[in-house]
Amino acid sequence: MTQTAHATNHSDDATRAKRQDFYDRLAPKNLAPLWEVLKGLMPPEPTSKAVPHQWRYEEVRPLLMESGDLLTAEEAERRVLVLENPAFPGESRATATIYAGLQLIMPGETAPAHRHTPSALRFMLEGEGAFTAVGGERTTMRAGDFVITPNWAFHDHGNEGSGPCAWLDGLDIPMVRFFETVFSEGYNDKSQSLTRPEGDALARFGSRMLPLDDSGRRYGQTTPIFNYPYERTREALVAAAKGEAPDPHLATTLRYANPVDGGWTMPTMSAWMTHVEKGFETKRMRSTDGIVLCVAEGRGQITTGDKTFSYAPRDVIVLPAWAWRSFKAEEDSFLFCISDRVAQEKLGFFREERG
Ligand code: GTQ
Repeated sequence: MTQTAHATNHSDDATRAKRQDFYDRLAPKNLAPLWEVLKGLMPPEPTSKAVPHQWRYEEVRPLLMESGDLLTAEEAERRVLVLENPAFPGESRATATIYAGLQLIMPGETAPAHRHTPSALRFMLEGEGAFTAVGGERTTMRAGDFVITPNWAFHDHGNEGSGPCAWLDGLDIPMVRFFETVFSEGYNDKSQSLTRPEGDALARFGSRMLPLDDSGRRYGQTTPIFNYPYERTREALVAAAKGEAPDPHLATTLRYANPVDGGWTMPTMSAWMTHVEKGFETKRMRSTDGIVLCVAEGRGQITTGDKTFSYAPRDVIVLPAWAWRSFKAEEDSFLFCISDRVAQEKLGFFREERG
C-alpha cells in the first residue's frame, strides 16, 4: 500500500513538474492552458465580486458639505464623492458595472457643460433650485426626481436656490470602460444656450401623447423625457398599491419607461421604483443584475446576501448580483433602484429567481 501510494505521489509530482515546465514555456509566447482556469471561467452560477454595502446619508452628508468648502463646482468640474464598493477600492465602481456618486452644488455655482459617451442619471436628494440642462432645455430637479443625461449629450448643472443641492449620480462608466469606448469633451462655454422652455420635453413626450412628426429618437435609445418628476412617480405607485395586493416579491414596483417604445429609459441602465407599504415584508428573490438602491422615503430593513441594513431616507445601498434580497418596511417606503438589467436583457444574460 505504502509503496503504491508513494509511486502514485511520485508520478503525480513528476506529471505536475512536466506540466509546469510546459506552462513555463507557454507563458513567454502569451499562451495559457485553458484546463487550469476553466472552472474559474465557467462557474455553475455567478459569484459577484461586489459586496453588500450601505452609505448612510446621515454619515456621508457632513463630508459632502465639507467638500463644498474645499473647492468650487467649477474647479472640480463635478464636485462628487464617489461611492466605492469596498470590494473595488480605487476603481470608481459601486457594482461591477455601475458608477455611483453624490454630487453637491452650492448656490450660484455652475458645473460646466461637457459631454461623454457614458450615460448619466440623477436621483435628486435634497435642496431647491438645482437644475440641469440637456439639449438646450433646463429642468429643475426636486427631491425624488429621476433625471437623465443621454450619452454624448452636453449637460451643465446649476443651483439658483439659496441652499446646497445634492443628488445621487449613476453612470455606466465601468461598462463603457470595459468596452474601451470612453470619449469626452468640453463645451465652448460654461453653460449651454437654451433653445426650449422648461417643461417642453415632458409636455411633448410625457403626457400620454407623442408629437405627430417627431420620432422621439432625439437621443438614440435614450428616452426624450429627461426628468421623471417624483410627484408623478409617487402618485402612480400609491394609486397602484390601492388597486391590487402587493406582489410577494416586488411589492408594488413600476419601472421608468421610454414613452416612444415602452422600453427602459436608457440603453445601459434600468431604473425603477418600489413602494413597500408599512408592515409589508417581501419574499426573497435574486437576479443577475447588481443594484444600486436609494431610499426616497421610509424606514425599514433591506436584506442582501448575508447582510441586513436598517435604511433611512437618502441612504444608498448596494445589492450585489445574484445575492438574495428582501425588503421589510417599518414605514411606507419608496425605494429607487438602478442596475444594468437593460443591457443584460439585450445581451440575453438576465436571469432571476424567486424564493
Ligand atoms: O454630472 O456629468 O458623478 O461627468 C461623474 C462624472 C457626474 C456629470 C459624475 C460626470 C458627472
